[in-house]
Amino acid sequence: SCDVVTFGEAMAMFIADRPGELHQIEKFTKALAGAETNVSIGLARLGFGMRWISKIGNDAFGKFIVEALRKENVDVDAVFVDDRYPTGFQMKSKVLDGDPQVQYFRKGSAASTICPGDVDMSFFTSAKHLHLTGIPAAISSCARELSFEAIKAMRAEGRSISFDVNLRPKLWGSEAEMIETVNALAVQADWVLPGMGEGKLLTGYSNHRDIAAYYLDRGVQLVAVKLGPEGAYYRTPTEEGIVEGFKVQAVDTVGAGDGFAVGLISGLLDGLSVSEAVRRGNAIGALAVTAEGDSEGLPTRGQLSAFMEASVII
Ligand code: KDG
Repeated sequence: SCDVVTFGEAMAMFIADRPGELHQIEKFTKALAGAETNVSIGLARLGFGMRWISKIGNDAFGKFIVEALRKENVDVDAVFVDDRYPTGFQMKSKVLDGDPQVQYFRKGSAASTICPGDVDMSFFTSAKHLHLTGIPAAISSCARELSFEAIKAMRAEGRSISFDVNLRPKLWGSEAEMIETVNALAVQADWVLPGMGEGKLLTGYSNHRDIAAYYLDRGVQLVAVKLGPEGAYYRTPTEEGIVEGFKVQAVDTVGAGDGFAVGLISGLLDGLSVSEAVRRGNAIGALAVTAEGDSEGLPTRGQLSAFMEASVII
């Protein structure tokens, strides 16, 4: 059965084997990238029934993506193969600290051609929960329409919706359009997960309490503002608090936000309190940055509880 459904673009990713400018690197390690596939893998490792909806090209990258997801028990029945367009990919630099440099090769990708008419909406509504990010809305007008349609269909069925804003300024025509569209999606979700910088840009407010209030005033039930290594701030109509982050040695910061989403969503679906779910979000976000790829650090239930128990301060 399908607990959580998501849709978006996955890419092959080539991670540089050593620090330096991307064009000077000779050797790369191939991995899987895509915010929604990262979340799918994370939730599937925790035992949730996951479905990822997308389009791939009829090529080696597309086959790689589907095989990787099958191995993780993610349902790929609604992944459509398009003969006309390629699967996108990206290159990622290696850095000793800070955020790596990412170069996309995804314009005109098969995933960007996904339209509402391509997907039987029951692929969405047969799930209990929808997880959406701001990325599909950035890649094409068709994928943007599908984002709105998916929300509409899930809301009509009374399903819960989480939304990770995942701002990708490089993919948007203008910043104003990005802010307007991402906010239009966010206010229709139940749980909204901005990073601190993203929240500032989207709301115009400079502190986490005001950022959260902006979305709560517009009907959102829970806002979790990610504060990086500091942890996260959460606010609902009745409670708020800051949950401290877990201390780890960061290898690659990409994927932290997706790990946080995995922890928060799984925690809330498991019936944890909001602060416990945020704590789990912090734990999986921390585990995600200990690995070079986006999803390699995502834990099973056993690995998660071992990590969280080892990190309890006595
Ligand atoms: O959240 C991690 C993503 O940034 C990465 O996997 C690539 O989905 C991606 C994107 O569109 O930037």
